[in-house]
Amino acid sequence: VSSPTLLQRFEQGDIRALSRIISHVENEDDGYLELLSHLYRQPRQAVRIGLTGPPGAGKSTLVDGVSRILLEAGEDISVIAVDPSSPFTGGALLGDRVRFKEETQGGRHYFRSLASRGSSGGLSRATDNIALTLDGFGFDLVLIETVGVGQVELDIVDNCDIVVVVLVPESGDTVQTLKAGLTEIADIFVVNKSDRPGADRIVTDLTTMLALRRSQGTHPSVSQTAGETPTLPVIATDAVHGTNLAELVATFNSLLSRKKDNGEFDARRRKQMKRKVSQLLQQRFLTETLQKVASKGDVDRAIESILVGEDDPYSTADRLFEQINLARQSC
Ligand SMILES: Nc1nc2c(ncn2[C@@H]2O[C@H](COP(=O)(O)OP(=O)(O)OP(=O)(O)O)[C@@H](O)[C@H]2O)c(=O)[nH]1
Ligand SMILES: [Mg+2]
Repeated sequence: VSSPTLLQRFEQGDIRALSRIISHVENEDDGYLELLSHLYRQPRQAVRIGLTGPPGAGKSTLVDGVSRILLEAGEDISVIAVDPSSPFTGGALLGDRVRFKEETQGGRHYFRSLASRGSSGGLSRATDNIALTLDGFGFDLVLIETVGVGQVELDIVDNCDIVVVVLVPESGDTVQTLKAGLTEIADIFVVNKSDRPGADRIVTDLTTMLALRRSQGTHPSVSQTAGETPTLPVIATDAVHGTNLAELVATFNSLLSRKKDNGEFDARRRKQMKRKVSQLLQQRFLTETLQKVASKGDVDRAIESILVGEDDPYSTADRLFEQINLARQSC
């Protein structure tokens, strides 16, 4: 995987090498970890913006429109379209999953789609690692589109610097949005399809709700900032006709510079990295230590004892933990 020629070609800006490396990283082929350690040691500059929202809200159309504006400004834009609900990669052929365009005047554009494989953790990890690869290749921006249907996409957007929640007039009940946990993760709300009836209503509802939450100090990104309390931007767009897309891009930029100035940008990345390292530690601990030390039938026996009322899960966990500790100390 980490043959010097492939990596060299990648570093020289060869798009085909990029695609191959992304595939290795996505499939976690032999040697992908060496690739990742190499990439982590390179200078990084790409900003990650995640877009999530209900199916058909216009996320892809928005991503296209926003990309076009930034490409014209000369930026190199990459897009990862993640579909946690689809078991197959959109189109069986790799060709359908990758698009690349070099603007004659302007930046480069790279698109990659990614569909569910195995665990939800796997999809989120693959997205993170692919974003790292695109960053290492030199893209200025990684736009990550994912359908807002559950925990998986929350994990995915957790790896972003800015999260855009896309709603449509049909989303109607904003309380549902609250329940879905989307307001907790949003940095920007977009009400797309604002050409349709009901758009004004949802903009007003959202703004009211956000103001209320702000006054109660319940929004995480608000309670973190002492002093001035910024409101979350709510932007009404029509992605098909490009209405307000320039405003959306301007909002990205102002939010980014504010977050970089007040330290939120670094704080978020630090938190994400801390979570990543703890997750890796947890995985190692569970898969290796637990299997090696406590799987000699002890766990199964303990579970049987709990089921017949002779033990309980808390004492079992305590005991197994002690057992593992002892075994580690004697190593
Ligand atoms: N009227 C109107 N239609 C829009 C707008 N934005 C997108 N659409 C249409 O809505 C449909 C879905 O758009 P997509 O961009 O594919 O939506 P999506 O959120 O990416 O969809 P999934 O990825 O399948 O969840 C398409 O037919 C778009 O042309 C808009 O602002 N107004
Ligand atoms: Mg889409």
